[in-house]
Amino acid sequence: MSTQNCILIGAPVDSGKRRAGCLMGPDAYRTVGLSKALTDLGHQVTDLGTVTPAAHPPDEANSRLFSLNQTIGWTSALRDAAESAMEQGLPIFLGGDHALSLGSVIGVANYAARQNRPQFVLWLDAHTDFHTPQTTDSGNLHGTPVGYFTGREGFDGFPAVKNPVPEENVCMFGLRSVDTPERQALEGSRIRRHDMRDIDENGITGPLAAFLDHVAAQNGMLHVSLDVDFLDPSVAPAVGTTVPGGATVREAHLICEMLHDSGLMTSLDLVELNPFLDERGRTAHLMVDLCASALGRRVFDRPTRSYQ
Ligand code: B3U
Ligand code: MN
Ligand code: MN
Repeated sequence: MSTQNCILIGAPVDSGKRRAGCLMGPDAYRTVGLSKALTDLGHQVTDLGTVTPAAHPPDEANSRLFSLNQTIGWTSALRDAAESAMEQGLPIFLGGDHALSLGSVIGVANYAARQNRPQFVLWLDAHTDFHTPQTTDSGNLHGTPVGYFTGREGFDGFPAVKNPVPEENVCMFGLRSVDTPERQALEGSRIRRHDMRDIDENGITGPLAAFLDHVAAQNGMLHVSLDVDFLDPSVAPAVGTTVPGGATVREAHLICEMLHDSGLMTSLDLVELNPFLDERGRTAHLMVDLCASALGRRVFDRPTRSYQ
């Protein structure tokens, strides 16, 4: 991947679940030196500062869906921020909880549609986040972005999804906590899904390379959404929804290095970091190191596989 103009977008979304703290994420990434990590790799970095949600009516306390109106406000603001940042370079959304991807993904997909290119999404997460506001038991809307951007019904009050991402263009890795309604809906869908057993049995490289070949063959744009809980909590404790048995540091770096080699990634979310739960910044540091791997940091040069 050649030199990029990396566009940092602070997205301190904290409305997607009840436990507060993800709003500190953008500051944590800036504090541990994300910008410098990227400029050291030769990239240009433009920090657009922090997005604020569009005006929205106040949320009722104790409603079934937590902070629905605020999340809708974030969705339209981040959609617009994403669509315009794509004109300038490679947007990196500094979350913020995973509800931010309701906006970031539909924004980049609108841009891809304008370019007449298909949008693909790589979802790195313990969870599938395939609920709709109707099926979620927790009422936490960070569990819904994949349902939203693939065009599922039931998102009343949210901006219309003009360019839904086709299910077959979505690939998930790291799954190990899937609710029954999500499982049922996924089993009837064309989403590519790799749970932890699949990673244990088949490794990362084969299944990921197959997906990247598919993206390349279609001249697609690739959005990567990295949830902290994709990683094992022993190496990434700063997240509200830890699930044991996650990806190792090495597996996560390998994915990011392959993404870099492919040259296919066009936008990135870093989500669910809750700095309040971190241990001396280690999770924030790891997320920045992964981001650096995805943008070209490596130990040695090597001949790279070409994708197509
Ligand atoms: N599926 C559960 C748990 C969950 C989803 N995403 C996260 N947690 N981070 C839910 O609440 O929808
Ligand atoms: Mn998630
Ligand atoms: Mn998750």
